Amino acid sequence: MATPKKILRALAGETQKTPPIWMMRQAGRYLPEYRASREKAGDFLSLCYNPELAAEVTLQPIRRYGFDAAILFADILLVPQALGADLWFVTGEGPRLSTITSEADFAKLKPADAIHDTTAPVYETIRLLTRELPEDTALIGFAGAPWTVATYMIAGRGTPDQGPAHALRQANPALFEALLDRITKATILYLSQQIEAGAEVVKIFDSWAGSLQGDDFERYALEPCREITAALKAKYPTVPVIGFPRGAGDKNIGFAKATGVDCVALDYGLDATWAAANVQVDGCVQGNLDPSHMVTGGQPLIDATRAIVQVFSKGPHIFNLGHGITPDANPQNVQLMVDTVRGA
Ligand code: 1CP
Repeated sequence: MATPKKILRALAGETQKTPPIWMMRQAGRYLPEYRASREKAGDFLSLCYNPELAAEVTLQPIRRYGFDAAILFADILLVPQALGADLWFVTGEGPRLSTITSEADFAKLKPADAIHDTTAPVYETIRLLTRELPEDTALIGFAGAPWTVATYMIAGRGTPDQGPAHALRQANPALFEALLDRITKATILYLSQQIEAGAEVVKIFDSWAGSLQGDDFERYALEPCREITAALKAKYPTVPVIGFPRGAGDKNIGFAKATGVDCVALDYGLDATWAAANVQVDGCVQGNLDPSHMVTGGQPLIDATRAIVQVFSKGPHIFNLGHGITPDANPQNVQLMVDTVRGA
């Protein structure tokens, strides 16, 4: 049997001399070839729903850098759209959605099992990728965590403090929890279909987990992630799950045990030495270089990259940024990071 892919070995708990590497938002606007494909598609959502072009942009960073994993090109907001929310992107600003703030809005949403009518092209993208990816490159599927997805569905856009979602959670907890439950059920079905189509790992992005405090973190970040992971593990026990509770700080401690995920993705706000002692003790971690190094480059990039590899070298580790690469990044700095990790 062929040696398992590097990232699968890390996720199974193996400590490797050179960690596997991929990069959050590795397909994106910092790459000229991405911008060309996006133009061809017309707009961002048309790119997400065009399997040939979505597979092409997924492959672009693999061709350029030979990352150990490819991440499906799609977006966390495809789930709200598949549940019946209106979704559009305003150039230079970001996503906009119709809002869910009342029982009447919620009643208009589709049942969880209706999502595949809209998300079918995403599964087709995955099927194409399973044929086109190099044999040592793993394919990562993903979805947003229910809390993060709910923050967009309630506010109708990205928000600095998730204020509208917190307001609804306080004013109408029953409605808030019904929404979270609908997203959780849809996410289980969505990720299951991604796995059926060929995703070998799935990642749950809780980009706004950091604004949940105390019991609310347990109820609305930990619990939905645990429910999704348990449902997937029951059906696909060998498929690893990566959790990303961005901004959770100390609450990264015990996150893997509490949710059942195989790996915790660390944001760049976390001190690596602290994370090695407190989070990596429970298993694989991913991260956590500050993405601003992809803009600034030079010796500081090399030093910071080496330091992260070194600090996490005593346990299972997947090298990554601590959040997505930004559109102003220089593609040459990405190459410098890859070469540094691989010891060239
Ligand atoms: O071309 C463009 O202008 C669109 C920019 C873009 C891209 C490249 C968006 C809009 N989404 C994506 C792709 C994307 N989004 C991927 C593809 C795979 C890859 O990483 O290469 C993934 C995994 C995501 C995940 C995602 N979308 C998250 C979670 C991760 C994170 O960054 O915290 C979130 C919060 C979103 C929502 C979203 N989609 C796009 C934007 C600009 C945003 C953030 C909006 C906001 O909060 O204001």
